[in-house]
Amino acid sequence: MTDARTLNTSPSITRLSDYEPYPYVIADVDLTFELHPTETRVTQRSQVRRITQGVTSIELNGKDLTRVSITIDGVEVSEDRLVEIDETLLIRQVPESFTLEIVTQLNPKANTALEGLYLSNGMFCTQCEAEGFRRITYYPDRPDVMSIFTTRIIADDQHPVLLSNGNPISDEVYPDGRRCVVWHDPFPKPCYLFALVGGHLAVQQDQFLTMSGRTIDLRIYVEHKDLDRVQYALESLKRAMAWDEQVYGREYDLDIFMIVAVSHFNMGAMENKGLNIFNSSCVLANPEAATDQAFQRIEAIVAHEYFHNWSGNRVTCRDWFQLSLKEGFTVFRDSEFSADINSRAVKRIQDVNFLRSAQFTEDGGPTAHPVQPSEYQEISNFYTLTIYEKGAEVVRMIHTLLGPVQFRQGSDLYFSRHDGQAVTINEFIAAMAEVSGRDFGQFMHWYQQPGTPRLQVDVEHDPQSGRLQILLTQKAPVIAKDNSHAPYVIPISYQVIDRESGQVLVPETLFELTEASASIEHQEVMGSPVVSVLRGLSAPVKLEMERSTHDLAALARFDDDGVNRWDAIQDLYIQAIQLLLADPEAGIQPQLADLVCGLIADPATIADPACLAEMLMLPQDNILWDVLKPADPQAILAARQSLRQHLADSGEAHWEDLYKAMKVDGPYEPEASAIGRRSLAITALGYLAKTRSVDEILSERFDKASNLTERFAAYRIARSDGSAGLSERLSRNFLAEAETDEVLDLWLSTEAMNESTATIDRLHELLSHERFTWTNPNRVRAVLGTFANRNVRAFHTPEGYRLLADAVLKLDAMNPQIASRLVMPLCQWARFTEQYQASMKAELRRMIAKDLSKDLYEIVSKSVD
Ligand code: B3K
Ligand code: ZN
Repeated sequence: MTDARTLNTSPSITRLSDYEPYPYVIADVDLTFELHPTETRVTQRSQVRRITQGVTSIELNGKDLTRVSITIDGVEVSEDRLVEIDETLLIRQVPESFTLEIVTQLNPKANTALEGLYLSNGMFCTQCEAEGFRRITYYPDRPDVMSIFTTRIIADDQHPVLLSNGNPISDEVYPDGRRCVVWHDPFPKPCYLFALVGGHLAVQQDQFLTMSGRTIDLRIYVEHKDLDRVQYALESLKRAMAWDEQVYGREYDLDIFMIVAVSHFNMGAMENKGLNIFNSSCVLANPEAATDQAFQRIEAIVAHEYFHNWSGNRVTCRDWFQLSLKEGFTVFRDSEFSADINSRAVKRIQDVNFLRSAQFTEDGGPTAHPVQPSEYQEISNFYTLTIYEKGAEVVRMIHTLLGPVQFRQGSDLYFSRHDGQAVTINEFIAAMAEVSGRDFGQFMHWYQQPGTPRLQVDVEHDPQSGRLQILLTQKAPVIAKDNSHAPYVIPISYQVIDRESGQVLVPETLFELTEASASIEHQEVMGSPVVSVLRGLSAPVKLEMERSTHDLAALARFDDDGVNRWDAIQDLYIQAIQLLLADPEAGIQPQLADLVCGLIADPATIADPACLAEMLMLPQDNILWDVLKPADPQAILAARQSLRQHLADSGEAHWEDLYKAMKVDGPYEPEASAIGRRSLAITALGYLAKTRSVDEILSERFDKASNLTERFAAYRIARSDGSAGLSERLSRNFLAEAETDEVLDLWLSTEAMNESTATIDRLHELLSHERFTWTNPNRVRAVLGTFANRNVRAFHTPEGYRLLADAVLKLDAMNPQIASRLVMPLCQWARFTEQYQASMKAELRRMIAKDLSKDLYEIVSKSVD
């Protein structure tokens, strides 16, 4: 195994302000791959033409390549015309127009960074975004160089399936028995969208008839053992294709669309033109081997990658500072797709919860950056929640401000005007500005300023006159260092209801806050008004509003906006935890238990099981740590457990009935209403298990359930609240029956998370388990990612921090991208009390003293003070 690190001495910084267009056009690229596990040979022939006067050298990128030969118009380029520094190769004195031929040799087997060409379980595959193509051949590895690719793949009979982008144009067997397949992609593309696969694969095929009447050949390629788990992804793909036609008027362009599932992959999936490559966990599902959550994730990711065909591929990014142009827009598109296909309210609650717990954390920490960053050291570190999730919220705000009709006109204009181009966020905004006549100057602060802005809301009501005043004040993000932070355009959706009856006193209204503060007035508002503000989280801001228990309870009971209903009860939970921390003896206000009992016994609330299940989940640690800064994670964990026990005891009379009422009859279907019922049943069973032994129910569900969702829930609940005997039995059996990697990962993550059994010793056992392997990112995430992010008890200790730091250092030598993601929990030290801070910082300092990859160095150096 080679060391995948590029040792970091003086990190170079790439800046948006330094952007210059590439001085050459590369119209056509022909690639020939002679596949071999350790000695793959790549021959590139490119047609190059100069477009900037006065330039005589050409700059290409390359990384970890063995250079075999470089010729220009058939003549070998002498060494004295070549300068190679870091990842740049300069060829001097090139003619105005020429054929460049470069031969390189690669070792896919030694490539544990999983970037460029590598082997996954013996299958050749590629990952080029953002800068992986430079590990294949010397080429301008930047998204604004767009070319037409023709790819020839030559391999022995061990790799009968040979795929690349575009359409297959020839397939022949050489006299020596090797096969040669040629693919041609007629759409010009940047090299980050290049892909190649070679392996012994099974395929499932289908068709899609487009809105203009073309038939598209759909194929999903997997390892043979997985062929019985592709149907759902195929159906999701067809749903996504139809939705993009209906909602955005976008039709697929090539004659064939392929997905390949690979087991070793650094992230979820990749939108390579016509040949999406997926982490197998984001494709493979059947009722016995995937949970409801996995089905929903697969549907969303298949759609996301498909939607990139327009938002990303046909119209791509000029440079990587524009990453959110494709990612923010595409996340917005996939979340609307999931909302339309499943439950809009639940999807929005889940997205808001994720944004607040994870993206707000990033936005307030050492790696905070704007949606359009201005500089980076390692671009792989910028595939962040801010680029994706906050980027999607910014697009959502444009949708809210323009309304669906103008938004669609804007997206049509953007796609038609820039088809085949590499553009910036400004072009997207210009199209939206043009169709709406709006000035987006101030709105651009959402792209340019880091941090989460705060919105203070004060309400005054005069019961005599009925005058209601809502005072809105926007405040700079906490991380804003000086006064340069300019005010945002904040779309604020609000409604006023009566506290006692829930009756709507002021119907839903959209207010645009553009100044530092503003006041809204309504007259003749009688009764007891309660303001439901930022409905559906109409802007990604933190709300600062004094709300009484009484008001919050009214919103939790009556608000017709799912997000705000959920948010109100979450706020009540936070207040209860805050009180418990201040005085553990004080107990919990009886109103909260009354409210919860009211909700779980109310037929109207139970009618939306999925929303009720969301309302019964307590706030995540990240949210509590932010509110309760500086946080003591162990004390907060204890307080949260007391609250959970209290709610369980208070609702004792209802949990079993609720559990039974949510029974789903008939065969397993991963569709929204059944998923909602299962989710509420499992939540109720979890609470019930805190009040009495439910070993019998758990045992029966584990053995008899027709689907993994219920079996897995039985195992999980048994592990935390079952008898020791049952907990051990279900853990053993779950593992014994875990035939697929995806089920194994559920077991590993549950074992790594379980607060009663997942001690540091147990973690070491998992890391040396026979089915654990350091080179597979899914295994690493299941054990170490879950441990660091979900197991407060064991992780937030000096030994826990040390375990993670050691693992990160070990991984950095193999796969820097995974190492720099995994280290994140340690970088959040500033939110915790002194004692925790000291141990976390000690680990970061220990790490920075070592030779780290560029990826890990950037993150750790930003995090140590
Ligand atoms: N565009 C890819 C992500 C690539 C990450 C590279 N480190 C998947 C996606 O967002 O659709
Ligand atoms: Zn994407």
